[in-house]
Amino acid sequence: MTFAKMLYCATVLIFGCTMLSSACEIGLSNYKGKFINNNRLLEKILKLETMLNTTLKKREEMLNQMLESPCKGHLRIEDVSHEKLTSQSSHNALYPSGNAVDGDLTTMFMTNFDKKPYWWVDLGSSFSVHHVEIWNRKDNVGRRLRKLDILVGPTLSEMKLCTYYKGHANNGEYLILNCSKPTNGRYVKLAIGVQEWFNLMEVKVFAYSKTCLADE
Ligand SMILES: [Ca+2]
Repeated sequence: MTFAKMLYCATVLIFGCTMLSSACEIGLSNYKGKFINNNRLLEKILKLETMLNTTLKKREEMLNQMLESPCKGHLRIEDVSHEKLTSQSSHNALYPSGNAVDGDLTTMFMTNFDKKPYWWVDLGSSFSVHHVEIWNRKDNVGRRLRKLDILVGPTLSEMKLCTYYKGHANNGEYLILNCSKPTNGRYVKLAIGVQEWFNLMEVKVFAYSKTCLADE
Protein backbone atom coordinates (compact mmCIF):
# COMPACT_ATOMS: atom_id res chain seq x y z
CA MET A 1 0.00 0.00 0.00
CA THR A 2 1.35 3.42 -0.91
CA PHE A 3 1.77 6.19 1.63
CA ALA A 4 -1.02 8.16 -0.05
CA LYS A 5 -3.41 5.21 0.27
CA MET A 6 -2.46 4.66 3.93
CA LEU A 7 -3.05 8.35 4.65
CA TYR A 8 -6.42 8.17 2.91
CA CYS A 9 -7.48 5.08 4.92
CA ALA A 10 -6.39 6.65 8.22
CA THR A 11 -8.36 9.80 7.40
CA VAL A 12 -11.46 7.78 6.57
CA LEU A 13 -11.09 5.76 9.81
CA ILE A 14 -10.71 8.84 12.01
CA PHE A 15 -13.62 10.57 10.29
CA GLY A 16 -15.75 7.45 10.64
CA CYS A 17 -14.94 7.08 14.32
CA THR A 18 -15.67 10.73 14.98
CA MET A 19 -19.07 10.33 13.43
CA LEU A 20 -19.77 7.05 15.18
CA SER A 21 -17.76 7.48 18.36
CA SER A 22 -19.86 5.27 20.58
CA ALA A 23 -19.83 2.43 18.09
CA CYS A 24 -16.07 2.70 17.70
CA GLU A 25 -15.48 2.70 21.44
CA ILE A 26 -17.55 -0.42 21.83
CA GLY A 27 -15.70 -2.05 18.94
CA LEU A 28 -12.25 -1.12 20.22
CA SER A 29 -13.03 -2.19 23.79
CA ASN A 30 -14.20 -5.55 22.51
CA TYR A 31 -11.10 -5.87 20.36
CA LYS A 32 -8.78 -4.90 23.27
CA GLY A 33 -10.48 -7.22 25.70
CA LYS A 34 -10.10 -10.22 23.48
CA PHE A 35 -6.40 -9.65 22.88
CA ILE A 36 -5.36 -8.42 26.33
CA ASN A 37 -6.78 -11.56 27.85
CA ASN A 38 -4.89 -13.70 25.42
CA ASN A 39 -1.20 -13.61 26.33
CA ARG A 40 -0.23 -15.96 23.50
CA LEU A 41 -1.60 -13.64 20.88
CA LEU A 42 0.09 -10.67 22.53
CA GLU A 43 3.41 -12.52 22.50
CA LYS A 44 3.00 -13.32 18.81
CA ILE A 45 2.21 -9.71 18.04
CA LEU A 46 5.30 -8.55 19.96
CA LYS A 47 7.47 -11.09 18.13
CA LEU A 48 6.16 -9.94 14.77
CA GLU A 49 6.79 -6.34 15.78
CA THR A 50 10.37 -7.19 16.79
CA MET A 51 10.96 -9.03 13.49
CA LEU A 52 9.59 -6.09 11.52
CA ASN A 53 11.80 -3.61 13.39
CA THR A 54 14.86 -5.83 12.85
CA THR A 55 14.16 -6.05 9.11
CA LEU A 56 13.67 -2.31 8.84
CA LYS A 57 16.91 -1.71 10.75
CA LYS A 58 18.83 -4.02 8.39
CA ARG A 59 17.38 -2.25 5.35
CA GLU A 60 18.37 1.11 6.85
CA GLU A 61 21.93 -0.16 7.48
CA MET A 62 22.19 -1.40 3.86
CA LEU A 63 20.98 1.95 2.56
CA ASN A 64 23.49 3.83 4.72
CA GLN A 65 26.31 1.54 3.50
CA MET A 66 25.36 2.26 -0.13
CA LEU A 67 25.27 6.00 0.48
CA GLU A 68 28.63 5.91 2.24
CA SER A 69 30.26 3.84 -0.57
CA PRO A 70 32.57 5.49 -3.16
CA CYS A 71 29.61 5.33 -5.59
CA LYS A 72 27.30 7.29 -3.26
CA GLY A 73 24.54 4.76 -3.82
CA HIS A 74 25.08 4.56 -7.56
CA LEU A 75 26.81 1.81 -9.49
CA ARG A 76 29.80 3.22 -11.36
CA ILE A 77 30.40 2.18 -14.97
CA GLU A 78 33.97 2.00 -16.29
CA ASP A 79 36.00 0.83 -19.30
CA VAL A 80 37.17 -2.71 -18.51
CA SER A 81 38.70 -3.65 -21.88
CA HIS A 82 41.74 -1.34 -22.14
CA GLU A 83 44.87 -3.33 -23.17
CA LYS A 84 43.20 -6.68 -22.38
CA LEU A 85 43.85 -9.88 -24.36
CA THR A 86 42.20 -9.85 -27.81
CA SER A 87 41.90 -11.95 -30.94
CA GLN A 88 40.10 -11.90 -34.31
CA SER A 89 38.80 -14.32 -36.94
CA SER A 90 41.89 -13.96 -39.16
CA HIS A 91 45.16 -12.23 -38.45
CA ASN A 92 46.74 -9.33 -40.21
CA ALA A 93 50.27 -8.38 -39.17
CA LEU A 94 49.70 -4.73 -40.03
CA TYR A 95 46.40 -4.46 -38.19
CA PRO A 96 46.45 -6.76 -35.13
CA SER A 97 43.45 -7.26 -32.84
CA GLY A 98 45.15 -5.47 -29.94
CA ASN A 99 44.94 -2.17 -31.86
CA ALA A 100 41.27 -2.03 -30.83
CA VAL A 101 42.09 -1.63 -27.12
CA ASP A 102 45.30 0.43 -27.21
CA GLY A 103 43.55 3.73 -26.49
CA ASP A 104 44.81 5.16 -29.81
CA LEU A 105 42.11 6.29 -32.25
CA THR A 106 44.62 6.27 -35.15
CA THR A 107 45.38 2.52 -34.98
CA MET A 108 42.93 -0.16 -36.08
CA PHE A 109 42.44 -3.91 -36.27
CA MET A 110 41.36 -5.58 -39.48
CA THR A 111 40.48 -9.14 -40.48
CA ASN A 112 40.66 -10.69 -43.93
CA PHE A 113 37.57 -10.93 -46.16
CA ASP A 114 36.12 -13.61 -43.86
CA LYS A 115 32.74 -15.28 -44.23
CA LYS A 116 31.55 -14.04 -40.81
CA PRO A 117 34.43 -12.05 -39.33
CA TYR A 118 34.72 -11.43 -35.61
CA TRP A 119 36.84 -9.81 -32.93
CA TRP A 120 36.83 -10.57 -29.21
CA VAL A 121 38.34 -9.42 -25.94
CA ASP A 122 39.02 -11.35 -22.74
CA LEU A 123 38.23 -9.01 -19.82
CA GLY A 124 40.28 -11.21 -17.45
CA SER A 125 37.35 -11.91 -15.12
CA SER A 126 33.57 -11.70 -15.20
CA PHE A 127 31.85 -8.31 -15.41
CA SER A 128 28.28 -7.10 -15.78
CA VAL A 129 28.56 -5.42 -19.16
CA HIS A 130 26.46 -2.28 -19.64
CA HIS A 131 27.45 -1.05 -23.12
CA VAL A 132 30.13 -1.05 -25.82
CA GLU A 133 31.57 2.00 -27.58
CA ILE A 134 33.18 1.69 -31.00
CA TRP A 135 35.03 4.01 -33.37
CA ASN A 136 34.64 3.19 -37.04
CA ARG A 137 37.25 3.61 -39.81
CA LYS A 138 37.56 7.19 -40.97
CA ASP A 139 38.24 6.58 -44.70
CA ASN A 140 35.68 5.64 -47.33
CA VAL A 141 34.90 2.07 -46.22
CA GLY A 142 32.86 2.89 -43.12
CA ARG A 143 29.83 1.12 -44.64
CA ARG A 144 31.53 -2.23 -44.03
CA LEU A 145 30.28 -2.00 -40.45
CA ARG A 146 26.78 -3.52 -40.42
CA LYS A 147 24.78 -6.52 -39.14
CA LEU A 148 26.89 -6.50 -36.00
CA ASP A 149 26.17 -8.80 -33.06
CA ILE A 150 27.71 -7.86 -29.72
CA LEU A 151 27.89 -10.97 -27.55
CA VAL A 152 28.88 -11.47 -23.91
CA GLY A 153 29.54 -14.70 -22.03
CA PRO A 154 31.64 -16.69 -19.56
CA THR A 155 33.36 -18.50 -22.47
CA LEU A 156 33.54 -17.97 -26.22
CA SER A 157 31.13 -20.87 -26.75
CA GLU A 158 28.50 -19.70 -24.21
CA MET A 159 27.51 -16.22 -25.26
CA LYS A 160 24.34 -14.15 -25.03
CA LEU A 161 23.36 -11.27 -27.27
CA CYS A 162 24.05 -7.92 -25.62
CA THR A 163 22.77 -5.94 -28.59
CA TYR A 164 22.58 -5.81 -32.39
CA TYR A 165 23.58 -2.99 -34.73
CA LYS A 166 21.96 -3.05 -38.16
CA GLY A 167 24.07 -0.35 -39.88
CA HIS A 168 25.39 0.66 -42.25
CA ALA A 169 27.73 2.89 -40.26
CA ASN A 170 29.23 6.11 -41.58
CA ASN A 171 32.92 6.78 -42.07
CA GLY A 172 34.55 7.54 -38.71
CA GLU A 173 31.27 7.10 -36.87
CA TYR A 174 31.38 6.84 -33.08
CA LEU A 175 28.70 4.50 -31.73
CA ILE A 176 27.47 3.80 -28.20
CA LEU A 177 25.69 0.45 -28.22
CA ASN A 178 23.78 -0.33 -25.01
CA CYS A 179 23.09 -3.92 -23.98
CA SER A 180 19.33 -4.60 -23.89
CA LYS A 181 20.02 -5.45 -20.22
CA PRO A 182 23.27 -5.81 -18.20
CA THR A 183 24.94 -9.00 -19.43
CA ASN A 184 27.42 -11.01 -17.36
CA GLY A 185 30.57 -12.45 -18.86
CA ARG A 186 34.34 -12.48 -19.18
CA TYR A 187 34.42 -12.41 -22.98
CA VAL A 188 32.92 -9.83 -25.34
CA LYS A 189 32.69 -10.71 -29.01
CA LEU A 190 31.82 -8.47 -31.95
CA ALA A 191 30.70 -10.47 -35.00
CA ILE A 192 29.52 -9.37 -38.44
CA GLY A 193 26.83 -11.58 -40.01
CA VAL A 194 28.03 -11.36 -43.63
CA GLN A 195 31.25 -11.90 -45.57
CA GLU A 196 33.30 -8.76 -45.08
CA TRP A 197 36.51 -7.17 -43.92
CA PHE A 198 35.97 -6.24 -40.28
CA ASN A 199 37.88 -3.21 -39.08
CA LEU A 200 37.50 -0.71 -36.25
CA MET A 201 39.80 1.92 -34.81
CA GLU A 202 38.88 1.30 -31.18
CA VAL A 203 36.51 -0.68 -28.95
CA LYS A 204 35.70 0.08 -25.31
CA VAL A 205 33.64 -2.26 -23.14
CA PHE A 206 31.91 -0.55 -20.24
CA ALA A 207 30.78 -2.58 -17.22
CA TYR A 208 29.63 -2.01 -13.65
CA SER A 209 32.51 -1.41 -11.27
CA LYS A 210 33.13 -4.44 -9.06
CA THR A 211 33.88 -2.18 -6.09
CA CYS A 212 30.43 -0.69 -6.23
CA LEU A 213 28.77 -4.05 -6.74
CA ALA A 214 30.56 -5.37 -3.63
CA ASP A 215 29.39 -2.38 -1.61
CA GLU A 216 25.82 -3.04 -2.61
CA1 LIG B 1 43.24 1.81 -31.65
